[in-house]
Amino acid sequence: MTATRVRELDALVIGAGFSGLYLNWRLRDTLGLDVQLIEAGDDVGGTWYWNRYPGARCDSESYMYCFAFDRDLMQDWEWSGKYPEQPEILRYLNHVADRFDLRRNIQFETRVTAAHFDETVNRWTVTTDGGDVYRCRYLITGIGCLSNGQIPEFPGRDRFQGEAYHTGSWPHEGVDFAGKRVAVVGTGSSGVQSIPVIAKQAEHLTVLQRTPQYMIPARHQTVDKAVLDEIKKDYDAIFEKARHSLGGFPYDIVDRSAMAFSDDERDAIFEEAWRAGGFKFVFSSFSDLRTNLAASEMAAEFIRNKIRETVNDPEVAEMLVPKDHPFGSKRTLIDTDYFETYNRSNVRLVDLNEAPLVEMTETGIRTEAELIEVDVIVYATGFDAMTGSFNRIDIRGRGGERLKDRWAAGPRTYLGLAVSGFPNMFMITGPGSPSVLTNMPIAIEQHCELVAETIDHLRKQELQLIEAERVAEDDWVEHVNKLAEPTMFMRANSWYLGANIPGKPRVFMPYCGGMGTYRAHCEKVVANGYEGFVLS
Ligand code: N01
Repeated sequence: MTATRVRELDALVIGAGFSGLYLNWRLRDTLGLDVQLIEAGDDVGGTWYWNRYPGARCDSESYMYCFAFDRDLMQDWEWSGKYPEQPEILRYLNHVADRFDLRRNIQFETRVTAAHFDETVNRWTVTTDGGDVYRCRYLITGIGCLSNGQIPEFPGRDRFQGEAYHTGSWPHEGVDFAGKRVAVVGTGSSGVQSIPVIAKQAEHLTVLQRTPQYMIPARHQTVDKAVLDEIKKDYDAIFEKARHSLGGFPYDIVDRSAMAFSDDERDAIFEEAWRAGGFKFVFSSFSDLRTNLAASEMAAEFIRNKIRETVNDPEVAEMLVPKDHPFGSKRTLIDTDYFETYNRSNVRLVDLNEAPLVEMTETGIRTEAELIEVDVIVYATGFDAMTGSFNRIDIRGRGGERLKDRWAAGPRTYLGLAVSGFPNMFMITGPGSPSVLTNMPIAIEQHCELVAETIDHLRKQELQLIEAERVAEDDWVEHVNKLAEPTMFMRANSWYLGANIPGKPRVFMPYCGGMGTYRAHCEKVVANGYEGFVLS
């Protein structure tokens, strides 16, 4: 037997999506660390490598869905669509990897299986499914918030003889729907983006819906080069505004309650935001849609009427109208022709509340009312969000304590960045940080910069360890929960709360105080000598 070779490193980064790529550049090229990235896919891209389903596109506008660390990169890259499509984002990330020579220290097609902190040497020992062993000072996760795709345990799932796909691990060669009967299970972002595209390709499409959703039209269009050029002239200021905003967007934030206007005035404001499309409806119409149930209900009613106006068949329209949760309690969906799709003759909507899904058979899906025979099932059933990707790695801190055990009752972090008892481990956009409630690249860059700055500080001070204090962590968890308590977020079954995974503790996982507030808090922590951390 040959002994396993252990490679010594300064830092090991898990994942080569937005987070991993930027960290690689920061740590390797600006701090000069010996860094290794480990990536499960066979190329860079992270979420945009895996989610290749038809219609996959980002809900953030393209000019803001990118890195801001390099001015030339920002000026050179030309986005073609208002909302970037998955192939374009993947091209962009490949371009970044090539431009900054980021691939040479990425090991692809490899999963990290375990990471154990060794207190005797103050280093992490990391092992992979390929049998490699690394020892590093810093362990940094860039594993994404929505990377662990979930297909519910439907009885008989494996009996189905047709094709079956999850949106989050779509075949690279694509799927040919022509002439086929297709079922899509799930109407979250992934379902809502793919349904209109699949409907145009398939012979027949059945959508199985459990919860109707509120949606805002994207108003997708090709980017006007002149408009993009104007934006680029002001790029620094635009990004600076986004960094200090609520959701990581440079939109003008309004400070007005939906309650302070007459019905006509309010509808006019909603209408204007509706016409603009996308997240502006949430961030630039009224400021209390997520905090005041009555205001949220006004937005809900506005959208319900839009659905009724769009869908020709009143019975189908009523099935699509959300009534059981407030607007703003689940992720707001941005759609392109979603409701219009139900006016097509080859599309049928099945309400799983009327006739629950019973099982999968060899030929299709059985509900309590019927057997729906199909050739293809698309599972748009979501992810074990925020903690799922951590739980599939055997992460152990001081005394061999497992992160999974520590988080058994819900994730506990300090700033969504660190965990007490797990020294020198940083999580990019971990639970307890703004992450999924923001335009992700803004949140990712802030975390990567904070991690790099921290490591630089430790090195300059000749310190070996940084570790969150338990009391700071407890206070942070309490703060995160307190912020969420009065919001609409607590009033629905969503993946934010882990409600989509049977048995998962019901805890609101992201920080909902806003990107700017969070950033200011982190700056204060650093200015106060890394308050809440022990440095040694
Ligand atoms: O997953 P989801 P997703 N029986 O969890 C249904 C990001 N994202 O992949 O609502 C029947 O939202 C479930 O029903 P219900 C974005 O942050 C971004 O669509 O639980 N149905 C729901 O309809 C997003 O929020 C982008 O009742 C079942 C659906 O499956 C997040 O990823 C694009 C079921 C799951 O919806 C996740 O989105 C795509 C069951 N047993 C994703 N279990 C963009 O930026 C679940 N469902 C564009």
